[in-house]
Amino acid sequence: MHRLRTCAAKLRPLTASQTAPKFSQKRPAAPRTFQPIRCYTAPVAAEPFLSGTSSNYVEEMYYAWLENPKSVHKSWDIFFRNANAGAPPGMAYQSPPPLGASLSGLAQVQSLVNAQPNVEKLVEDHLAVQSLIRAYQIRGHHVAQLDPLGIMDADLDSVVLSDLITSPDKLGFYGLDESDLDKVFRLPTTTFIGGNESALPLREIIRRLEMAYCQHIGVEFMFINDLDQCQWIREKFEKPGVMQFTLEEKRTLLARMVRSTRFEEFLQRKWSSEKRFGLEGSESLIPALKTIIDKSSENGVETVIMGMPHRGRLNVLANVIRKELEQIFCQFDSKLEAADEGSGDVKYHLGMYHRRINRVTDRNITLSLVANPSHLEAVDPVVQGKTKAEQFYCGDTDGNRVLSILMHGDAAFAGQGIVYETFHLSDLPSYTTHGTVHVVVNNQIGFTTDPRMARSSPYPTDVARVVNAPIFHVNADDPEAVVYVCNVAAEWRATFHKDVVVDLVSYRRNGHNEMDEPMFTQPLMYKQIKKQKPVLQKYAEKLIAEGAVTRQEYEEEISKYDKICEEAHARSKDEKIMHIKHWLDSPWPGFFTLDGQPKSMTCPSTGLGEEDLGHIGQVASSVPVEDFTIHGGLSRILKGRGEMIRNRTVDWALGEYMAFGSLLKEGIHVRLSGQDVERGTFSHRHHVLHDQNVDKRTCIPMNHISANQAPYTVCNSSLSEYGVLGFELGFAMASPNALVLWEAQFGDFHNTAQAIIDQFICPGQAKWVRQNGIVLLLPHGMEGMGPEHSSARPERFLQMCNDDPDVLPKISEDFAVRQLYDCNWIVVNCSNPANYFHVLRRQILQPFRKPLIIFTPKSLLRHPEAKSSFDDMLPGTRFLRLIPDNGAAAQAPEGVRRVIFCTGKVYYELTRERKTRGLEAQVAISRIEQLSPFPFDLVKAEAEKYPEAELVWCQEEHKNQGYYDYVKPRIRTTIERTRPVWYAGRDPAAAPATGNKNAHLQELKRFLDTALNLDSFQSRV
Ligand SMILES: Cc1ncc(C[n+]2csc(CCOP(=O)(O)OP(=O)(O)O)c2C)c(N)n1
Ligand SMILES: [Mg+2]
Repeated sequence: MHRLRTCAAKLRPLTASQTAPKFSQKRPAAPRTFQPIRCYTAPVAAEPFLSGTSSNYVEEMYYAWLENPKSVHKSWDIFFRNANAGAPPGMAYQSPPPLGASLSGLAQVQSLVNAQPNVEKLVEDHLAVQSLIRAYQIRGHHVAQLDPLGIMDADLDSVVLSDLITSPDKLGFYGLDESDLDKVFRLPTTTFIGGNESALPLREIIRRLEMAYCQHIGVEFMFINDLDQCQWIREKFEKPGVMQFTLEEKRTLLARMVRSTRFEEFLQRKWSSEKRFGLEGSESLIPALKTIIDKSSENGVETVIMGMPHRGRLNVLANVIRKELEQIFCQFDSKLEAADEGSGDVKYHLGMYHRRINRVTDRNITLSLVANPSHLEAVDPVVQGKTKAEQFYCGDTDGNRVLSILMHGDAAFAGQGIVYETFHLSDLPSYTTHGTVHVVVNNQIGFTTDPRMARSSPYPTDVARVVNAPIFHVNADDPEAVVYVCNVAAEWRATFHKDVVVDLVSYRRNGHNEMDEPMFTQPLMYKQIKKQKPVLQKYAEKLIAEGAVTRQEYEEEISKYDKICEEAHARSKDEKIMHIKHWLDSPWPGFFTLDGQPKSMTCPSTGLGEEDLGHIGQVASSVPVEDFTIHGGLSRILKGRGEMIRNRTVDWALGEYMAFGSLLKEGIHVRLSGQDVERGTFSHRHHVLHDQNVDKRTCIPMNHISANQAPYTVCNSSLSEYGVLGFELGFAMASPNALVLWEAQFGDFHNTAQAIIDQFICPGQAKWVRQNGIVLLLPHGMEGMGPEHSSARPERFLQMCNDDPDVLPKISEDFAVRQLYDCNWIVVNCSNPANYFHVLRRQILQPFRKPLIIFTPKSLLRHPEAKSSFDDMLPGTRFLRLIPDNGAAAQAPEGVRRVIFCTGKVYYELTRERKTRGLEAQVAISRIEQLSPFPFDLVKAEAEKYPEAELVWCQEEHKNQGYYDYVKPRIRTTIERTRPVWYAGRDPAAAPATGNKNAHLQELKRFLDTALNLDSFQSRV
C-alpha cells in the first residue's frame, strides 16, 4: 500500500504544494461557484476522445504494473517506468513496439494512444479527481452549512480547506484548471455520486459532491476502519435522489413540527414565568426522535429506552412518549399535592414508561424515559444497563428488539467524562447494547458559555469517534434533512449494531431557562436569533410554496393541536394529587401488590439445606468439564475448598459461592461486574477457570449447578467506576428478580462513581419511588497498605443514611424488616462468611428492594478464624444484625466491666488482644454487622445485659472517618444517654491511613491498648 502511494506520488510530477499557493484560506462569505441545487439533472457530457473504458484501462494497467511490471505490455512498462523515474510531463510516453499478441488489446491501446497522446496527464488527472472525491468524503462536513443562524461554524473553524473546490482557482491544488471542468472522468468504485453513470464531467462531480457533503448535512465517517460500513454510508448520502420525500411524509413531518412548536408555545402562554427548559430553536428534535423510533419499529424493535437531559424533556414526554398532556400540565400547579412517600423530583427530571401502538408501523412499542438527576450525562450508563437487562431478559442477543436512544446537550456531551466511559462499554460483550442512537441537541451554547470556551475539539461529538461511530451533523432548520439523517441513523444501527450520532445543529431561542437573559453574554448571537424565522414557519412556507399543503390546512393543523392542549389544560385542573408512581420508568409487574406495596412484611429464613450446601461446595471445588487443564495453584485452591466442604466449613469465597449458587438454583439471575471480578482482585474468587493449554477456553462452574438454574454472569469490566456502576444500577432497575453486584477493585475507587451513588443509589427511591436492589462490594480495611486502598469511606455512606440518630424508634415484632423498608439503603460490614452469605440471600428474599453497601474484607479472606460452619447457614438461620459476645463475658454479664462495640475485621484484633490480656470475663465484644439501619433493639439489649459496663466504640479507622460519627449518637440515644460512649481508635487524620508500615502497627497497638486497658477512660470521667 505504501509502495503504491509512493509510486502514485512520483507519477504526478506536479505536487500539491507546487500548484496550490497556500493550503487553506478563510471561508469566503460569497456563494460558492459550484453551489448546487437539490435535484440532480445534468447529463454526462459526451467525451469525444476518451471513453470511460479506456481511462479505466489505463488505471488497470497501472495497478497491474505496480503489482508486476512484466504483467503489462512493454510499452506500458516503459511508460510507467519513465514516469516513476520523474520524467517531465509528456516525456514518459514512447510509442509501443509492434504487438503480436492480442489484437483487441492492441486495438484498445492504439485507440487510447491516438485519442489521448498525453496518457500521463490522463492518469494524473484521474488520480487528482479521485483525491478530490476523497477530500469531500473526508472533509466536506467542515464546509457544510450546518448553523441555522449562519454565524458560527459548527466545527468552530472558519477556514476552508484547500482541497475543497469552493472556486475554480482551487482546482490548481490538484493540478487541474478550469479547462478540465467539462472533461469527463471515470468514477472510482468508492463513490456513488454517479448513480447509474460510471463517468461524469468534473463540473458535475464537484456539484454532486457539494450536494452530498456540503449542504445541510455534514457526514463524518471516513475514520471508520471498515470498508463495507464506509461504502454503506457513501451510498446513503451520495446516491442521486436519495433525499426525496413523498407528499404524505412531508405532511406528517409538518404535523410533528406543529406539535413540537405549539407545545412549547402553549406552555409559554400559560406559565410564562415557570422554568421548563424549552426546546425553542431545536424543535426538530421531536420529528428526529419519532423518525428513529418509527424506523426502528419497522426493523423489529419493540422496546426503546431513552435517556435525556432537561432540554425539551417535557416536549419529548408529550409528543414522543405521549404522556397524557393533563399529567404534564397539572405539574405546573403549585398547589398539587404529592400522593406517594418520598420527596419527589422536579417535572423535568421524572421518568416515564408507556406501551402503545406505533401509528406508522401499526406495531406495539414500549417507550421508557429513564428518570435522571440534574447531573448531566450521568444517566447515560444507567440507560445502557437497563437496555442490556431488557435485552437479556427477552433473549435479545443481538439487540434486534430493544434499542437505547441517548440525547445530549452539546456542552455536556463534550465536557462530561462519563460520555467517554459509556462509549467504551458499547462494544464489550457483557455490556454492549448492540448500538445506541445518540442525538445531540447542539444549540451551540451551554448555559452562558460559548462553545469556543467549552471544548477543544472541533465538534461536540468528537468523543464518539473513539468507537468508530459515524456522526451525522445536520442543520436543524432543515427538517427534511433531519428526518433523512435520522432514518439513516436508525438503519445503520439495525444493520451494523453499532453506535451512531446525530448532531442536531440548532440554536436556543430563549435563555438557558425561560427566566434567563441571554443578551448579557451572547449579544450578537441573540440579535441574530431575534431575527431568525422559526423553523416551523420556514418549513410551512416551503411546503405551501411547493403545493404540498395549503395555508388553510397548515392553520387547521395548528388549531387542532392548540385545541388538544386547551382541553387537556382544562382537565388538568381537576388533578389535585400528583402520583409519582405514574412516572415510573421501570415498573415491576407482579412484584408488588396492585397499590404498589410489598406483598408481605416478613423475610423468610435465608438458610440453606445441608445437601444444597454440599452440592454447591462440590461445584465450587471442581472443574465440571472434561479435558480441561487448570493452573496448578488453582488446583490446590480447589482442593482446599473440597476439604473445607468435607469439614462443613466455608471461607469468604465459599460463603459467596453458596449465596450465588443457591439463588441461581432458585431461578434468580446473578450478575457480578467490576474490575477483575472474575478471578477477584485478591485472587480468592476464581469464578472463571482458564484452560492452560487452549487460548480463550474458559469454564464457569457456577453455571453447572443445576439443569434449570438461572444463568450466572460474571464479567471483568472496563477500567471505569462511574460508567460501570451506572450500568449495573441500570441493569438492576429492569427487574427485581436478579442479584446485581458491582465490586470496586478497592473500596476507595467508588469515589469516581460518586454521582451515581449520590444522585441515584442513595436518594433514588425518595425521588422517583423506584426501588433498586443493587449491591456494592467495597473492599475495606486498614492492612498497612498506605493511604490508598485502605478505606471504602464508610463515613460517607453512613452520613447519607436517612435514619434519625436522636430518636429511638418504636421497637415492634417486625422492627427489623420495617426498618429495612423505611431506610434508603442498607450498610453492612460482615465479620464472617455465613453472615455475608445471609445478607446476599436476604437481598432477594426480602419482599422489597433496597441498595446494599457491603464493606468487604481483604485479610479476612484467608483469616483462619474468619470461617463459618454449615451450622450457621442451615434452614432457620438468618443474617445477624449484631453478633453478641458468646464467651465468658456473656456467661457472667454482671461482672463485665466493659462492652466494646465494633464492626468488621477489628473484631479479630480485639479478641486476640483480649485473650493475650486474659480479659475474656471482663470485656465483652459485640459486633454490629448491620450499621444501617441501626440495630437499636439489639444494641439496647446488649447494653442492658451489661449494666455495670463501660461502653466503648472501637474502630481501626481514624476518628473523623469510619463509623464513629454515625454510631455514637445512635448508641447514646439507645441508652438514653445514661452512660458515656468512649472512643478507641486512630486519631483524626486527613488521609485514610499512614503510608508507613511501622506507624501503622504503632497506631494499631495504641488503640488496642486504649480499647483493652480497663483504666483508659478513668481519668476522663
Ligand atoms: C454535571 C453537571 N454540571 C453542571 C451542571 C449545570 N448545568 C445545567 S445545564 C448546563 C449547560 C448545559 O449545556 P448543554 O449541555 O449544551 O445543554 P443545553 O442546556 O444547551 O441544552 C449546566 C452547566 C449540571 N446540570 N450537571
Ligand atoms: Mg447547549
